[in-house]
Amino acid sequence: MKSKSPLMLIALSLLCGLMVAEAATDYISCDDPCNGGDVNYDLVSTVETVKLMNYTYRGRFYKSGTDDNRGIDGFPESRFMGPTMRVKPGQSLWIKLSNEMDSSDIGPTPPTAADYWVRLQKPGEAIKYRYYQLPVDDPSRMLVDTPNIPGHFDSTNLHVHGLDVEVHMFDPVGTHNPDAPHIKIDPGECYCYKFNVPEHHPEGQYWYHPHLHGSSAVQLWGGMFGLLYVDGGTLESELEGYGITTTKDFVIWDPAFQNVDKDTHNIEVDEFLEGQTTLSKIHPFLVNGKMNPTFETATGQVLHLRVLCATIENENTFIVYEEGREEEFWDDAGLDFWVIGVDGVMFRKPSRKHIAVLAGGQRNEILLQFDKPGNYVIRQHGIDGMQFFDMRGHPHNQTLATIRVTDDESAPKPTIPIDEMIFTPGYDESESIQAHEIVKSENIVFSMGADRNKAPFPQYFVNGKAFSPDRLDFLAHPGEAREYVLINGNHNVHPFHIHVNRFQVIEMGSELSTETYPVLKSVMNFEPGLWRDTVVVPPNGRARIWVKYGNYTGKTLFHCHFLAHEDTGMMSTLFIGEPDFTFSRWKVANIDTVIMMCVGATVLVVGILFAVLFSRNSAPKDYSSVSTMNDVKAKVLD
Ligand SMILES: [Cu+2]
Repeated sequence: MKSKSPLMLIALSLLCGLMVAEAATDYISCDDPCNGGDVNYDLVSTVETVKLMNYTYRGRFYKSGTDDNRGIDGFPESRFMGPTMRVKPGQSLWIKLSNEMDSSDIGPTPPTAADYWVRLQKPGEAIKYRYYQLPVDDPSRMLVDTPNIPGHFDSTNLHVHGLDVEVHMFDPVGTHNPDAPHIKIDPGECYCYKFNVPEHHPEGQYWYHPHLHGSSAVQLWGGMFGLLYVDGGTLESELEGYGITTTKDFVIWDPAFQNVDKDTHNIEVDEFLEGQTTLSKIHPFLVNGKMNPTFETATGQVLHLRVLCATIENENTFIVYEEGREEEFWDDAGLDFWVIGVDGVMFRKPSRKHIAVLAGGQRNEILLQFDKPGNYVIRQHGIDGMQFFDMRGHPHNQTLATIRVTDDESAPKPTIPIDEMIFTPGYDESESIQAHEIVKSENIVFSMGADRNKAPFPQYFVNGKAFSPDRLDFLAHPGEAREYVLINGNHNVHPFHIHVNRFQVIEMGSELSTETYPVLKSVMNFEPGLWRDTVVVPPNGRARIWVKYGNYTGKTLFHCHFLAHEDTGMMSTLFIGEPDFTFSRWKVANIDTVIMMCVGATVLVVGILFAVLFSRNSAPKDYSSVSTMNDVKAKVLD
């Protein structure tokens, strides 16, 4: 993927003292094929009109070459998602992304600094947060953080969420250039993504979506995402072996609409960060593109739901109630279900629950079984006080879907009780990260700012800094394991997602009372050592995670998966391995190798920077005396 001529270009820019270097890219002519993989997909981003609920909706979508593979299992009329991709471990996956978007007729218009100032003039109208009620200063004093102002809504790129493959946010895929720019595919342009899925990749549910800083929230709100299964057949055959033959996708999405025309039923995608909390607009949870769709099963039969939470700025619960009891507390009335895997990694043993909480990016593989015929509902319920948008009381508690259970005796029944089933496609216990492998513990602090003289407003930070594409924030090396303490000082949640590298959750906690916020109990209820790629950092709380960096190196990212937060700054660069070019090392912070690599005046600058950053890191604990996950958990809690 790299060639010599761009390297020469970079050498030239080095000589000229330029800080931005060009690199080899995978941009292609849109006439060229991109089909050299074992599995190949054509993905086209476009603006089109579709039917959604009873509405005619014009938004940004992926389309594919044929209509046949649009939509998702059981809901072919819900054409809001791109094609469902399937790849086997060990295969190469090539995706040609063609950008045909032209949204000139639908907006939204990228906000300007002046827009933020205008909104601040009417805090009671447009700004719902109670601490933004002060009068506003002169707009000429507004400081503009340009990289974190949302924009270029018709440009795009692609993230395969959760896959352990080449880093692919910066150009080209797999780049080790610390100055590499974002892959940015403008209208009329095409890019050929080439991924290699490892032989030992966990089999499960993943997904893909755009991830261009500044336009990712608008594009997901519009409808640009799709499912991606890593499927070697093991899970399917194990489920079949247990007599479980009905599997359905269950995709939760929280589109933001405006301008509902009562006659034509026309709706448009909401303007980004512009009145998005106004109750007159539609802000529902849809499942598979529908309001409260119905799934069918029979008494005794097991229904396997593959749940993706593709929400942009909300978390939601998954609670199963008998119809009519859905307003009751889940601890009393919620029915049992089984989680058999999360974030693409199957559990060995099913975990029985009566509530699950999902935030944007997370997946749950769920088994449902009912004793009695009748109607049951799956419910988003009880995140009051912690939901990002609940300053105006919504999204409301809502029924996500209905399950109609018939008395069909011919329906297949499981061969053994669900509690006794074993699934093998996940990780073996022996693959868990060991305490002695941790080389360093670092803090990652999510915070928000309400500086009324700054655009964007509000501000979103990681470790006190908004995202900068020109800075490397964290560094790690392949083969080493690191501990990150994710700290959330806000009253709402921030779901943390790290690209390419999944992690194990070691500890969670919050200063909030689980009596006041009972849903927190389930947010923080996790199996020690749980593998995830996205974790909810509890409000006023923390999550401690362990990551072991593997084969895939280069410049990548981690961020809050509430994409509106990410677009406005809550993201950091992460460099795995050695940057290609020493001239950029002055930008690298937070690493031990910096001092050795820098000379002259750079040594002084970096030395000061390092000293400041190092002093913020908590000392790693001594884990040498522990062996099991429970020991570890006790240790981190003490
Ligand atoms: Cu966030």
